[in-house]
Amino acid sequence: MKSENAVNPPDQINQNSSTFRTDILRGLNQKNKKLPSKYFYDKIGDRLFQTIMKMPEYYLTNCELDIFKNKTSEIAEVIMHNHTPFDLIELGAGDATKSVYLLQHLLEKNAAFSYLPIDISENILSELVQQMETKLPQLSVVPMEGDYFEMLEQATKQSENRKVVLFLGGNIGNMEADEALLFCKTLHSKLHPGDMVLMGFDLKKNPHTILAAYNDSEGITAAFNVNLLNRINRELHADFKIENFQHYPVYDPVSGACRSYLVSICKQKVTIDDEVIDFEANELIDMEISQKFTIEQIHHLMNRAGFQSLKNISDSKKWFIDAIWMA
Ligand code: AVJ
Repeated sequence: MKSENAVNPPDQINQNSSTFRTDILRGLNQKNKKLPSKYFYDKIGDRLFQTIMKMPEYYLTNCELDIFKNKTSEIAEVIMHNHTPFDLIELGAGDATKSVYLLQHLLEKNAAFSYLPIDISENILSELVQQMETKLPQLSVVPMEGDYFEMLEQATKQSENRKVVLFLGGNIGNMEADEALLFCKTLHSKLHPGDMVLMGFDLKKNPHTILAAYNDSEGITAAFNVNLLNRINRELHADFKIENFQHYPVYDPVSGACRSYLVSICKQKVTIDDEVIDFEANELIDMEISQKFTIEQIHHLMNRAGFQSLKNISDSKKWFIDAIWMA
């Protein structure tokens, strides 16, 4: 992942080929077929996602960038809390495109902090460290490669400083409601009273705007979904015929769930290694959820996980918020 922070969902512990195989087969052997969207991000998927972020329809990245560029001092005021030293931890830092604005501002304000980017990609982290050495040479960077929660625990053991955790990009939206609650509860359990979390949420808005972001005219989002079938073909010796599957995104403005499906256009068999998967004509594979929230839903989620609201910071269009919470 080159230019998004936090595209690694939380449960990517030791993502090796045998857990990949197990997860894929489990998903396709269910009555309602489902594939985990966390597997979208191989090399090709990373590149497709970068292209998505540059599409005119995909507003999320620009909204959060607007917040980090133009509301930087508001964020800094809350997280600098009494000017006590802190560790700024970013889950899925990527290349820190957005957070770099905050980091720079914090340095200008002489905040006492270290930056701890967590990512599962060693490659990304070493590029990030190099980039920070030139961009922000005064910044103290402690890269941490691995699973979010394991690294968070390690960070807690390494220093007594209070923690401020960034989880950007609206990645929480890729979790079903129960998974999101579990994620926030687990996050809370790894923190101490007074620690903070800043999390990005995509808000409910005009349903046409939302659906367009996942249904671009050039078919990049379609390619992004279908790439997982290609990945399964490549890595698990499968024979998905890509032309037999169609991208079908839907947005339900009542629940706020935007879901992407792949539709099997005919009755067909797919072989994965030595297993055969049967598809009926028009059978669906549930590929991804991108949940949209109201402020009330966000508060409900975070309160149930044990957090207290400090501040909501939104972009100029009020389409996206970065919510700051205290443990
Ligand atoms: C990276 C999870 C924020 O759900 O909007 C973009 C991923 N999927 N287009 C999102 C995605 C299809 C994206 N997140």
